[in-house]
Parts: sequence; C-alpha cells; structure tokens
Amino acid sequence: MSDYRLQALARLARLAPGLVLKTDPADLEHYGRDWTRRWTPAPLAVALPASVEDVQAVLRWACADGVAVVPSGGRTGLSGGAVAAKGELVLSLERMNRALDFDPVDRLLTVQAGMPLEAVQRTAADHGLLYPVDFAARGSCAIGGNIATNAGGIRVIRYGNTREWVAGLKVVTAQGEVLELNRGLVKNASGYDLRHLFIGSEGTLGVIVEATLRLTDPPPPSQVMLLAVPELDALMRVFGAFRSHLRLQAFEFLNDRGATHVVAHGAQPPFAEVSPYYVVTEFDAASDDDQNAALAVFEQCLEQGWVSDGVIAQSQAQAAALWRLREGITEALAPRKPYKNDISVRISAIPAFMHAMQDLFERDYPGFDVVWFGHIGDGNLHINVLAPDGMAQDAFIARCEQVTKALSEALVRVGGSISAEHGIGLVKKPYLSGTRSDAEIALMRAVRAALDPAGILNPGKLFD
Ligand code: 2HG
Ligand code: ZN
Repeated sequence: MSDYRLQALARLARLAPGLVLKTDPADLEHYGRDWTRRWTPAPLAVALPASVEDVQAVLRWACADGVAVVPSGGRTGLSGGAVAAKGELVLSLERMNRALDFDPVDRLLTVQAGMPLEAVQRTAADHGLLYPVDFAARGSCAIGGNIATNAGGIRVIRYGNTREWVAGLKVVTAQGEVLELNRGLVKNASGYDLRHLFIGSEGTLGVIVEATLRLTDPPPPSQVMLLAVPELDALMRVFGAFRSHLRLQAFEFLNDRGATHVVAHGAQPPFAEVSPYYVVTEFDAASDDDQNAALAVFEQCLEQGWVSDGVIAQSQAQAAALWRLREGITEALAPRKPYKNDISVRISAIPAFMHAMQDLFERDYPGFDVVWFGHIGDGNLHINVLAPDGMAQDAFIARCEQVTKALSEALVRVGGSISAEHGIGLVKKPYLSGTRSDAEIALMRAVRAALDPAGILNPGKLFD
C-alpha cells in the first residue's frame, strides 16, 4: 500500500476513533466480494463503524481524500453491487445490527442497517407481528442491503417488495449529512418522497444507516403444496386457478433441472416420476373450507391435465422439505458458478415470453444445463446457466453475455426488465438501456451527481 494511502487510513482512524479498520488480506478478500464470485476482491481497507457519527466521519474523509466507498451489508447480492475490486474502502454496516425501537401503536420497528433479515423477522415475531419480506438468504443478508436493492423474494405476491415496508429511513449522504426521511408517517404530502429514491439505489446515492419498518398481522395458518406440471403452458393456468380460489402467500416454480440439482444436494426427490416443471405454492388454510377449496382446485387442475401429481405438506417439517426444493437452488448451484439472469415481464406476458425464452435457449444454449425457476406469480423468472464441462469461465461468460443481449432485446419488445430483484450492480450494466429510456438514465445520472458530486459512492455500479 502506498504511503499516501497509509497516511489517509491513519487520518481516518484519528477522525473516527470508534471505527474498526481491517486491512488483513483475508478480510479484504472476505469483505470485497459478494455472491457473484466473478471479480477478484481488492479493496483498500474495510471500515466497520459502530455509530451514525462514524459513518459520517468516513464519508467526509472519503470526500476530502477522493476515496471511493462501497457500502456493504451481508454481500449476498448476485449482481456485483457490493464488490470492491478497485481499491475502494468497504463500509460494512455489520456492527450496526441492533433493533432500536418498537412502537406497538404505529406497528413500527426501527433497526440499524446491518441487522440480518432473519433477525428483523424474529424481532417482529417477538412483538407478535410479521415483517413479511422473505427469501432464502434471510440468515446472511442485511436489511440495509435489502432496502438498497428493494429486495423481493417469495412472498411478493402477497406482500409486495421491500419498498412497501419502509416507513422511514436514516441515510448519510456522500457529504456526511444525515437525512431523516419520512419518519414513520403514514401520510406525508410534503413534496418529493426522497425515501423512495434511496430504496433500490444500490449504494450509489447515500448510506442507509437505519430503517423504520412497517409490521403487519401474523399470517393465518397456511399449507404448502408441491405440484408436478407437465408443460410450460400449464404453469400459468394452474396459477390462474389457484389464485382465483385461494389466498396465495407464494407461487413459485422450478424446472426439472433445478429439482435435479437440489436433490443431488440433499433434498428429497419430489415424486416417483420426473416432471418437466414443479410448482411450490403456499396459501391460507385457516379453516376446513380453505383446505377443501385447495383440494378442489387441485382436482380441477388434475382433470384439465394441467398438473400430473401433487402433494400437500402434513407437518412443518414436510412443508420445509417442499420449500427446500425451491429455496435450495441458489446454494446447490453456487459451486458451479452459474451465469444468472433475473428478469421480469408483466404477469400477463409470461406465457408468450416463456415460449420465446425457451426457443432462444434451445437455439443459443444447445447442450447447456439451463435451470429456470422463480417467482412466476410476480412475472419474475430466474435463469441460471451452467458451463459445459471443460469450457473456460471467460469463454462461458462471453457466450452467456451474447444470449443476455438477445434476451434483453426480447425484453425491450415486451416492456420487461433486465433485473426484477437482484439489481444492476456490475453484472447487468450493459443492458440497463434496454429497460430504461435515455431520458430516464440521464435523470438518474443527474440525481446521482446532485447527491454525490464527488462521485465517491459505489462508482461503476448501476452505470458508469
Ligand atoms: C431466489 O429467488 C433468489 O431464490 C436467487 O432471488 C435467484 O440464484 C438466483 O438466481
Ligand atoms: Zn428471487
């Protein structure tokens, strides 16, 4: 490290004595990467503040010294938004992980940004309420990162994205100012709602240090069902039937390749016979009427030939086993370094779009292992492609990028999005202009320049 950099870090340590600063190679590697595993981590150092004042000091120092800062939560992101590969300072909110306040009348929980999602959910449950955003990375991701990507997950169909649940935000701007946005108000018609600008901003506009989250009633008892679906066209028909007769909490699908990998990773095989597609759905089942409705809709789907088999969980353990088939996919595939797409189209466009995608993949990924799964009830599909044996990683990524270009063009035609929930980060930057117009991107740039004139916050992410 150059003398200048060392002196700069020494100055930072003096300015914020509460800060933990790490420069060990193992720490730089650990904090410099996210789940993308595509870039070699190379941060300058890792700063772990204990307070909002520490965060302010870091950002003031970074502005003065022209050091780029990468805000960092649980680094479970899949788009490279939290990667530090160019000498940036990683600003990890890991130590700021406590619940600060709960108000039972407002049903608001205020937490520090580094709190893991699962801890937020548990704290809400301790107060007899529910924080309903949920997804497989719940134990490792941090609420600040969830907000910075407007995280979605498996219950969006019922509860919406993270955005719906943020009633207030405390943000430190690039210049070290503290903004208190919306302060938990239900109604607030006093001009631009800046809170929403920071939600989904991928660490480019400010550092989220605290969030005031809305909580809701705990969900009624539910049941989990796994369905075998024989063909693509039947997926949305089953969705239509289930949605019109039941109150859905989740409606997820996976293809047989997904099931194969999760089973190889320890999950129970779904049925005796392999099916091209599977659905995992969860719905309210508070009464016998609900349960009968579920059986009736299942039988109706069976008669129509839209499902070929099904099983309903008889216990919590069985429900967890069924969920594992869907939620275990990311972990099961991770060692193979899959190339990921996370796209969305309107729900009504899903059937035609899935056919277009299937044609595209058959043409452009011949012989590749293509795993499809995701939140089909939200119009959100995940596509994970595995490199054929022996193909070098660079050649594989280059090939996948070509397919993503074609996918992005198909998305333009239907007005879809290149990122439904993972964010643009580094991975999807080349395709942003397929989802957002030139005018929109120009305005995004202007907003970023207004909030961070020195360009220190997560440079190179979202757009250059
Ligand atoms: C999920 O829905 C996550 O499980 C991860 O968004 C998706 O690994 C992926 O591509
Ligand atoms: Zn997802």
